[in-house]
Amino acid sequence: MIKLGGFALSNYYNKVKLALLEKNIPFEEVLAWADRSAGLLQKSPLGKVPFLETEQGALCESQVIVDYLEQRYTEVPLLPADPYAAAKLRELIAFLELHLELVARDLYGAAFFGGTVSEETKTRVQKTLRRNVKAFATLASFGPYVGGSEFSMADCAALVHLPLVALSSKIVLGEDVLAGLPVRAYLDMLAQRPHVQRVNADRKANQALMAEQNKNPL
Ligand SMILES: N[C@@H](CCC(=O)N[C@@H](CS)C(=O)NCC(=O)O)C(=O)O
Repeated sequence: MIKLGGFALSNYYNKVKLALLEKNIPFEEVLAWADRSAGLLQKSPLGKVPFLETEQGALCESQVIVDYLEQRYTEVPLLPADPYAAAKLRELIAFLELHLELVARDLYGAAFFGGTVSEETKTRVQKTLRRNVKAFATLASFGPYVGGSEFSMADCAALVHLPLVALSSKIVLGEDVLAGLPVRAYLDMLAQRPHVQRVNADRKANQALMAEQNKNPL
């Protein structure tokens, strides 16, 4: 059986987990902290989670993993068959991850884990996020799903990344950079899905475990 490695506080782990659940793919979760252990580096050379263990070997990078799952398990598709429509949703994922999440990530230490961030970093991140959110807003439809009328792979990404971007910018910059978008209503709508409820409940349980074991999530 396919194994998903990582921990449930990780947004990238939860993106893949939601895709697995929504596609009804049987899988096992293997708890792995981002501890740079030899075992982890063997499966994920940068020591990042998630990773997937398949019958043929390991895979890392969440988008590579969901693309693999999409191609291998076709019964419940998370992308439309039309190549352009599918590419538009992947474009949205690229914006969410490269231009929002990765930029906001520089704030997480200060926002969530008691770290600090320089004024220089704050200014840079704020400027970049303002520009990138504007661009993202032209692509995202929230109609009602992030990329249109159907639930898709892009929602697996938006569900996990948008709250972190909103919260970290609010806490560290004093400005929720996503305030102009209907993110709250969108997340509430997604939270009605049983698989989203499971992902969220598991995340909370993992957060408690992480605090207890004093693990570093970044
Ligand atoms: N581009 C990667 C990002 C994964 C990532 O940043 N994972 C975080 C946890 S949310 C991690 O493992 N951080 C530990 C590290 O960077 O050493 C993906 O899509 O899988």
